[in-house]
Amino acid sequence: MTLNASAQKVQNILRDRGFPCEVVELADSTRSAKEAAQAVGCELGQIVKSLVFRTLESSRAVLVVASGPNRVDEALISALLGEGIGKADADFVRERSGYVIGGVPPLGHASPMVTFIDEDLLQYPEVWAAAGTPHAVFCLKPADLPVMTGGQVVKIHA
Ligand code: 5CA
Repeated sequence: MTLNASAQKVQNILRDRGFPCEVVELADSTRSAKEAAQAVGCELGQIVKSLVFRTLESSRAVLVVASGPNRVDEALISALLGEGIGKADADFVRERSGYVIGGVPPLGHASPMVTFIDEDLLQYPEVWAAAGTPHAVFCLKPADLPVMTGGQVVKIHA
């Protein structure tokens, strides 16, 4: 099966970095965590959301890799960064990550992003993340997320 160019790019990065993950393109939308869970047939908590924030002073891109139902407590992340953050807009997400909203993968971005990983993801044997488009996902072991992203496992909500 031929993958969409962005999905193929993610598949190539996974392969080149030695992760045995297969990118799957689905007819159904995987744009939101809820849609992705329905399309894959897993628990919402097993969906890896890749949420991009922007630091208010230095305009750094910050990636929070969060479990499906969780809301990021911006104050907790700001405290870790020593700087306030806000939600990034769609243009900033696209420019810094190289992908459209709903398809942002946890790795392989246009520019490096400071990354935090939701500790709640680690309770699952496997989880599913976006793979470059709002119709593409891949399955991974959450224990691979720190290596994949260079991120730190933290508590992201109260
Ligand atoms: N493919 C699924 C999971 S596999 C996915 O990418 N989910 S997500 O949660 O990481 O991406 C959707 C997120 O993008 C939403 O939770 C929301 O935080 C963000 N988002 C949606 N619309 C906008 C927008 N207009 N501007 C900025 N962020 C947005």
